[in-house]
Amino acid sequence: MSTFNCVLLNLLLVFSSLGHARTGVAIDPDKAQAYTPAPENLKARERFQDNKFGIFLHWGLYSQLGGVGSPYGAEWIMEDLRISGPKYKRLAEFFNPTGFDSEQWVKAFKDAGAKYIVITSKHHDGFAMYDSKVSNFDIVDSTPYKKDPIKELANSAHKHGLQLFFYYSQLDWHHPDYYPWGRTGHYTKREKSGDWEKYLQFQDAQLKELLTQYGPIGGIWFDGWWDQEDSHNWDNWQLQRTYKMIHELQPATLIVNNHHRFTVPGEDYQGFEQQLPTNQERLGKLPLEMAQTMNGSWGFSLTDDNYKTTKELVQTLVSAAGRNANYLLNTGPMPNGKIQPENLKTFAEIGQWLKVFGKSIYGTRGGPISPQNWGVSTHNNESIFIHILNWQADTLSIELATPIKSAINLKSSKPVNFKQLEGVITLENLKFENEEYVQVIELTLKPND
Ligand code: JFZ
Repeated sequence: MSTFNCVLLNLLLVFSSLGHARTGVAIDPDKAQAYTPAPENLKARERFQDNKFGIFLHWGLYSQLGGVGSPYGAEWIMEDLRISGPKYKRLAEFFNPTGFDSEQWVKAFKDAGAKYIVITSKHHDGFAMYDSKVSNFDIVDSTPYKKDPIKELANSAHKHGLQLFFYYSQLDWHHPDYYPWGRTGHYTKREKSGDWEKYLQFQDAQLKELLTQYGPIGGIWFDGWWDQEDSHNWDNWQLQRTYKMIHELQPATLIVNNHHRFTVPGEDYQGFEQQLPTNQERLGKLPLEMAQTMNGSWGFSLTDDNYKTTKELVQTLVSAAGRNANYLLNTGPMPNGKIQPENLKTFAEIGQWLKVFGKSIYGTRGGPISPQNWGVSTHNNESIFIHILNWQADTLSIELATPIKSAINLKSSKPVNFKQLEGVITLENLKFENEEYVQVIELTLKPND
C-alpha cells in the first residue's frame, strides 16, 4: 500500500472510529489507488453474483478438539485455551481424517444448491490443510493421513461444476517470523523475535502454491488482517504486493478480505461476517457476500447445538439476495472428515427449497424495491421477484412504477390478482399456499416496445 493511500485509510479509520464516517470525508479507497480489474475478473464478479450461494468450510487440526471449552469457536481453541505451539503441534500426530470423501462432500453441497465452496487452506493456527512445500506444518508432511484433501476436493468440485475458493489466514500463530505479534498469539511460546518480511515471503509462497496447483481458483478469502490493527501497522501487510501477485497468477480469482473495513484497492468483493450488509457507511460498489455459521462456531463444535432453523437460514439467504449479496453458509467438518449429519439434513432442506424457488435467487440482483418490513425483492431481465418474509395480511401494496404484465405465485404457478396504479402495485388475495419459509411472487415485466 502506498503511503498516500495509507494516510487516506488512516483518516478513514479515524473518522469511522469517531462515528463520523457518514458525515466525514467522502474517501473512497476503491478509487484512491489505481486498480483496474482484468476483463476476466469483471466476468468472474458477474458469475460470482449469479451464483449467490456458497458453502464455507472450517476444517483443521482444531476440529479434533470439538471446540470444548473454547468460548469464541472451535478454530480459536489454541488461543482461547492458551495451548503452546509444541503441544498444539501434537494434534497433527493424531489427525487422520480417513472418513473424508470429496465426492460425498461435493454431492452434499450441490444438493444444497450451492455453487461454490470456500475452504480453510490455513487458519490462524498456521496449519496448512494442503501439501505445502514451504512448510512441514501441513497435512501431508506431519499427519498419519499423509494425503492432500484439498487436491481431492479441487478435483471433485471442478468435476461437478462447483468453484473452489480458499480461505487464507494472514495472521499466523505458528510461523516463527510472524513478528511483531499482533493482538493474539501471545501464549504460543515462540521466540519474541522474527523477520516480518520473511513471513510475508512465506505467505506469498503459500498463496502461489494454492494458485498454481489446484486449477482455477474462484477467490482468496483473506482473514486475520485485523491482528495487527492495534499497533496501527496496516501497511505491514503489503496488501498491494500480494494482491498483484494473485491477480497476475489468476486474473479471474476474486479477492476478499475479512478486515471489517471499507474495501481496499485490489479487492474484488466485500465480505460481511454474521450480518447482512446493512451498514450503509461501509457499503461500497463491489459485489457483496455475507458469511454465517449454522450454530455459533465456524469450526466443528461438539457442544454447540444452537442451530438456526432451516427457515431462518433460507430467510437469511433471501434477505441477503434482496440486498444484492451472496450467502456463504458455514459448516465445520468433523475430525474424521465427515460433515455433521445435522448439517447434511439442513443442506438437503435448503436444496429442496432452492429447487422450487431458485429462479428467484440464482442469476438475480437485489431490488428494485429496497428491503421493507414485509421482505425483499430480486430481479433479472424478465422478472421482479417479491419475497414475502413477514406479512400476514392478504393484500400488499408496493411502490413500483415498472409496468407489470403478470403475477404468479412461484410455488403453485397460480396467478396472483394485482392492480397497478400511479406507481403502486397492489397484490391481492395473497394466500400462503403451504410455503414454509418465504412466499415468492414473480412479476413478469412488460416487454419494452
Ligand atoms: C474470523 C476468524 O477469526 C474466525 O475464526 C472465522 O474464520 C471467521 C470467518 O473470521 O473472525 C473474525 C474476524 C474479524 C472480526 C471478528 C471475527 N472482527 O474484526 O471483529
